Amino acid sequence: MMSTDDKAQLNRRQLLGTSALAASAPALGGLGLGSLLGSPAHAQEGHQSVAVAPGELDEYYVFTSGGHSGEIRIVGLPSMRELMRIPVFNRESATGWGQTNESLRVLTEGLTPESREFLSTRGGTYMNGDLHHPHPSQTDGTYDGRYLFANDKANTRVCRIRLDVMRCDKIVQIPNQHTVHGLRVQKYPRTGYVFANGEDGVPLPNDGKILDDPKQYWSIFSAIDGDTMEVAWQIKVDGNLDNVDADYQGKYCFATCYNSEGGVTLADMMAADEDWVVIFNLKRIEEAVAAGKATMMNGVPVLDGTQGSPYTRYVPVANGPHGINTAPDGIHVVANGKLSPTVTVFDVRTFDDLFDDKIQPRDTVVAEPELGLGPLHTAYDGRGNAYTTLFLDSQVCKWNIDDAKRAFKGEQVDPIRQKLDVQYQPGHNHTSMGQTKEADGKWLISLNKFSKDRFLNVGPLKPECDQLIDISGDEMVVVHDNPTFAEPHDATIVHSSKINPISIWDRADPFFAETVKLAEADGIDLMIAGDVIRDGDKVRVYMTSSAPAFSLETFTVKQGDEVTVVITNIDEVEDLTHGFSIINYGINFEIAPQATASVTFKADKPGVYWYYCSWFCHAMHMEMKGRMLVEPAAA
Ligand code: CUK
Ligand code: CUA
Repeated sequence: MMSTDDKAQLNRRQLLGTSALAASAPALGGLGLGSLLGSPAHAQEGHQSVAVAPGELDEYYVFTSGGHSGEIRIVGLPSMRELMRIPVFNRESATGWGQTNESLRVLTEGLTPESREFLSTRGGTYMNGDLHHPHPSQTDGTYDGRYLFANDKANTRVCRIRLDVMRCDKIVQIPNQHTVHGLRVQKYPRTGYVFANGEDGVPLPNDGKILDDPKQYWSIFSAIDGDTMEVAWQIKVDGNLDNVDADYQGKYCFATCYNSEGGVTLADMMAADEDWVVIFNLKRIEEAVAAGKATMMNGVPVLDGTQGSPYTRYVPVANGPHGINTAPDGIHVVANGKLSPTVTVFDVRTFDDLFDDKIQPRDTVVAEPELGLGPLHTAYDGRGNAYTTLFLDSQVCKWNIDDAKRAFKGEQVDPIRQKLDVQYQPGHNHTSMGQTKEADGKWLISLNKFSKDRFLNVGPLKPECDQLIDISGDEMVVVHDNPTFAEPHDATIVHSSKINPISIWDRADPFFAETVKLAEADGIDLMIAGDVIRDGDKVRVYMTSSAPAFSLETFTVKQGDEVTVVITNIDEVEDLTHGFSIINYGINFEIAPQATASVTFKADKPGVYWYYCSWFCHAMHMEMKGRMLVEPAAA
C-alpha cells in the first residue's frame, strides 16, 4: 500500500516533472509504484521485471567503473547486460587503445613533464590505472549527455569520455597531488568543475628532500575545468581526502577525511575518535585565485585551505567516514560513518552561516541515525528515503531522512524502514537518476565486493556481484545477480533519454584530426587512399578499408624503417567496423565506419608479414588481408 508519505513525495516528483505517469499514481491508490512505472512485464509479487526480451532495449544506461581494470563499462538496466567497454587507463587489444596514434595522443598529452620523463623509457604511457568514480556532466542538476568524467587512483589522473562517441578524448594528470580518489562533478549551473580528491599526503614538492617526516605531508583538493581539462585551482588541506560531492546550488562541495591524524600506519590513521568533513566555499576560492592570493606550483594556483582559512570549514564527525552523497532534494548531504554505525546528515542551507561564523561547525548537522555496521555509501529515491550500504552487515538499509531529523530532535521515531541482505559486503550503491534532482526511485544497484557462492566456481579469483534491487514499492526486493570483473566501485544510472550517441563518425571529428592533417601534408585524400610515402627512413602507408578489402593488398618497406599505417574506413554502414592486425608484429586496432586510425611501429624484422581484418565484417572477411614485405637492411 502507498503511504501518505509516498503520496506526498509523488506530488513532489510531479512538480519536478520526472514522470508524467507518477501524476496519476495517487488516484490509483493501492496499485503500487512498480506496476505504474515499471517495464511492461510484471512478476506476481508486484516487483518490476528485469526481463528485456530479445530485440528490446533497456531503459537506462549504467556507467560502471572497471576499478583496476582501468576501463569504464556500459551496462543496460534492468537487464544488467554488459553493452560495451570503454578503454581508458588500460591497454586494450581489440580496439588498439594504447597502441593507435590517436589513443596515445590522449594517453600522453596530459601527463606532467615529470611523468613524461619517467615514462620515456617505459613505453611513453602508463599501462595500468584504477578507475573508481565515473560521473556524467550535468546542467542544472541533471545529466546533459556531454561527457563522463572519472579518476585514476593509481596514477593521479582524471579522464573525460565523450558521450557522443563513447570514447575517451582527454586525460589530465594532476600535479602536486598524490592519487585522485573521490571524484564528482559540479551540478549547477553546469559542469563546470570536476572535483578531484587527493587521498594521500606527500611533501610539496615531492622531490626526495623530505622523506620520513609525515608532519610535512599535504593532501590536495583539485578543481578541473571540464571544458578544457586543465586544473583550474588546487587547495591544500589538513588530514586527507576520501570521497567528495557537490551541492545543487553551485556554492559548495564537501569531502570526507578518514585520516585527520595525518598517520602513515593503520594504527595512526585510526587513533582519533573523530575525523571530519571539509566544506569548500567555491566563491571564496575563485575570488582568492582571481586576486592572485594563490601560490603557483607546477603551473597551478594553490591556496592554503588548512584549518582557520576562509576557504574551508572542518566539521567533526565520528572516526573514519567514507562516502558523501548529496540528496536529490538539494538540501541534505549524508556522510557515511564506515567505522561508526552512524551516518551524519548535513543541511546545506546552514553553510552560509557557518562560513560567516554565525554558527559552530556541528550546527550544520541535522540528523545522525545509527543504521548498522560499516555504512559506506548512500543513494536516494527522490521520495525522501535514503539507502545506505552496510559493508560489515552485508545489508542495504533503507531509512527516511525526515524521520531521522525528528529522532535527532528527540522524538521517539525509528527512521529505519527496512534492512535487506545483499550478497556480499556492499561498497557503493546507486539509484536510477539518484545523483540528480530527477531521482525516479525505481532501481537500486548494490555493488558488492564478494560473491563467494553466488556463481559457478571459477577458481580462487571470484567475480564481484552487482545486485539489482527493485525499490519502486514499499519493500526492497533483490531481483538479479550480475557477476562483474574487477572491480566496479561506483556507477551512475542514467535514463536512456539523456544519452544520444552517434553511429557513424563525422569525418571532421577532432579525435583523428591530427592524422587527417598528416595526410594533407602528404597530399593524400584519405577517402581514396592507396599510397606509400617515403620520407627518409619514415614510411607512411595510406589505405582505405571497405568490406571486404583494403585498398592496398601489398606494401613494401625496408628493415629499420619507422612505418605509420593510416587506415580510413570508407564504409558508411552502421556497425561495419574493420580491424587491422599485422601477424607477429603485435599490431591490432579497430577502424569504425568513417573513422581514420593509425599506428606507428619499427619494421625491424625482415620477411613476409600478412595483415588481416580482425573484425568480422563480410562473407569474405577471411579474405580481407594483404602482405607487408620487409626488405632486409643489407639488400
Ligand atoms: S570508493 Cu570503492 S567502495 Cu573508491 Cu568510491 Cu567506496
Ligand atoms: Cu573487414 Cu573483416
